[in-house]
Amino acid sequence: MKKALITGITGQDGSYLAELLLEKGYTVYGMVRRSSTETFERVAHIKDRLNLVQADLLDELSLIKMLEATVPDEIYNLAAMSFVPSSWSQPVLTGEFTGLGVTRLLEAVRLVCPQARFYQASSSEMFGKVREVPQTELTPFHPRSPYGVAKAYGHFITVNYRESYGLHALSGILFNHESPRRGKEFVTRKITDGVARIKAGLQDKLPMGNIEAKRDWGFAGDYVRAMWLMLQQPEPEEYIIASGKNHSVREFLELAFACAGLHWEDHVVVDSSLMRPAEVEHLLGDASKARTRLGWKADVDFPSLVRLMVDADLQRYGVGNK
Ligand code: NAP
Ligand code: G4F
Repeated sequence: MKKALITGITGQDGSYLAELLLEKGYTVYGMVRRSSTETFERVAHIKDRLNLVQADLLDELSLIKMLEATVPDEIYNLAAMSFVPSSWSQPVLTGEFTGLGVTRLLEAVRLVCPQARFYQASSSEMFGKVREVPQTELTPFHPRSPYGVAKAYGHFITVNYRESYGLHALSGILFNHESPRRGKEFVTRKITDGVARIKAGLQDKLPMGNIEAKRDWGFAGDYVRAMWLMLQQPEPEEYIIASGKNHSVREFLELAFACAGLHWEDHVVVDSSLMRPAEVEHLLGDASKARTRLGWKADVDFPSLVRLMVDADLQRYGVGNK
């Protein structure tokens, strides 16, 4: 029975990945940080089958002890400060978690279990002010936020530890992926939660930032499958994971409100305080390498994703789907 360790198991991707690995028969360890209130909502349904270990990306010794106690075959480093706007208000902390945290974990791997396979959660935010369209594994990075900069560091330190120490370490460059478990501060979930609250009569207006920005959106369940596939390959290499189609926030709004029988223009107001100091205007990924080499493909398309998220939020507020 293989052993996998997931950092960030309480997050959106961590919860889907844990489900997938349990289905595949892995013993699953999850790193959680100490908190005065539990943050296990996303994994509550599988918590009995998980082995949770307390450690923190800021604390090297806790990472070493965690690896000594678990000795995993596969490590998925998903923990990070992942919300882009917060990276401007907390740039140093973002660098510590999302950038240096990767080095701390890689150092612990090198010391304790150098044979383990290591997955780093890299991001399309590294492309930022994009140099070409669509973006591939060879497109240069031009990050536009402290988050994007920290992720670029995490990306290259992973490549560097592979090249310096021969670790089986790789980075998956994932484009935006969403689900009913997405945090409510991210734009898709903010919209679907807002639609449900409007439908339930709890609010009338939805303040939004730049609705012309375009993202290449997919479903988180499809994307965690790609993470696992990457670590099963004999050679560690980078892969882009994306749908190959992009849509504006405006299109997401139109579709999400329509799913609930509402008109987005009746409710959306532009709030300039939600605009970012530097925006990533258009992201579009080319996942040809993942399709050919991993046999990966997405099962959920854009309209199905929007419908899935709206329906889940309507149900949460007990207002059905009409
Ligand atoms: P998420 O829902 O925000 O989850 C982040 C996780 O990191 C949470 O479990 C959080 O724990 C944990 N964490 C944060 N700081 C930590 C620390 N100092 N020590 C230990 N754990 C810490 O993020 P996600 O959407 O699942 O994304 C997973 C990873 O993929 C992230 O690295 C993200 O940057 C990256 N990524 C995401 C996307 C996307 O579209 N979702 C695309 C590309 C890359 P708490 O529960 O304690 O807060
Ligand atoms: O949903 P978002 O906050 O995601 P963003 O910034 O693209 O980052 C997400 O995807 C990355 C992969 O590319 C991950 F690495 C990262 O961890 C995270 O998961 O914003 C998407 C777009 C932006 O252009 C933003 O300006 O939506 C625009 N937007 C417009 N109004 C808004 C809003 N974003 C948010 N969060 N809230 C708004 O009201």
